Amino acid sequence: MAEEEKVRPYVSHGTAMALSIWGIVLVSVVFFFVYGLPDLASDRSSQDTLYYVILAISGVAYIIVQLILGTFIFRFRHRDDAAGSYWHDSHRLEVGWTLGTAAVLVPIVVSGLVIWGDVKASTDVPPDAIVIEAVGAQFQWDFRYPGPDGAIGGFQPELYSLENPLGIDETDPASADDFVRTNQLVLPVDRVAHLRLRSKDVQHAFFLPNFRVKQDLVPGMETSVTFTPIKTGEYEIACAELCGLGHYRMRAFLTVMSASDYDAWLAEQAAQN
Ligand SMILES: [Cu+2]
Repeated sequence: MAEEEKVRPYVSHGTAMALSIWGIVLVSVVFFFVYGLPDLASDRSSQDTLYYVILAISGVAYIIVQLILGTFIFRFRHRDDAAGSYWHDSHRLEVGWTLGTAAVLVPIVVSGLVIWGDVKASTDVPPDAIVIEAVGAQFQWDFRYPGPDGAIGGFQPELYSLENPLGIDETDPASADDFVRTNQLVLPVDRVAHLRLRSKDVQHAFFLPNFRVKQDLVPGMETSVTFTPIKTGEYEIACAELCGLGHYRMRAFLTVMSASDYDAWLAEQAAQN
C-alpha cells in the first residue's frame, strides 16, 4: 500500500510535464501572432524581412523541438518495469547536426552583415538630406534645426548654462538662424533624414520603433542615424537606455509631414525666431 502511494506521483509528473510544455508552446505561438512589430514607417523594410525569416526558422524549430520533448517525456514517463538504455558517440550524427546548423546560420549571419552595413553606411549622406542635431539630457530631447542657411552651428560643453542649455556657440555665424524644439521632431516624408546625436550627461538611446531606428547617445562623442520616413503621421520617440529616475518620461514625438506642409512649418518656425 505504502509502495503504491510513492509511485503514483511520479507517473502523473511525466504527464503533467508533457502537458505543460505543449501548453507553453501553444500560448507562445498565439502571443507571437497577437504582438507583431509596430507599423513600418521608414525605408528599413529589409530589417523586417530578415526578422521574419529568422522568426519563421527559429519558430518552426522551437515548435518541433518542444513537441518532441513533450512526447518523449510522456512516452518514457516512469514505469516500474522500465529500464533505460544508453549509447554515445555517433560521428555521423555530430557532423550532420553541425553542418545542418551551419547551413541555416551562415546565410542569416551574412544577410545580417549586409543589412547592418546598409544601416551604418551613414558616411554616404546625400547632399539634400535633412540634417538635425538631437541632444539627449536627463530627461528630455532637444532638436536643433539648421534654419534657412542649412547649416547647424557649433557647440562647446564649456558654454552649458541655464540660459544656453545646449552650449550653442553664438559666435559661429551658422548658429544665428538655428532653432531648437523640445520633444518635438518634424521631418518631411520621402526625404533622407540624418540625425546627429549627442548627450549632455549620461548614455541615452534614440529609439523610433516604427522606423526600426535605435542608436545610443554617448557623452563626449557624436553618433548618428540616417533613415527615410515613408509615411506621414505622428510617431513616438523613446529613450531606450535606462538613464536615471526620470527615464520613463524621456518621451518625444516625431511628426512626418508632406513636403509642402514641412516647408510651411519651417517658414513658420523661421518667422518665430
Ligand atoms: Cu534617456
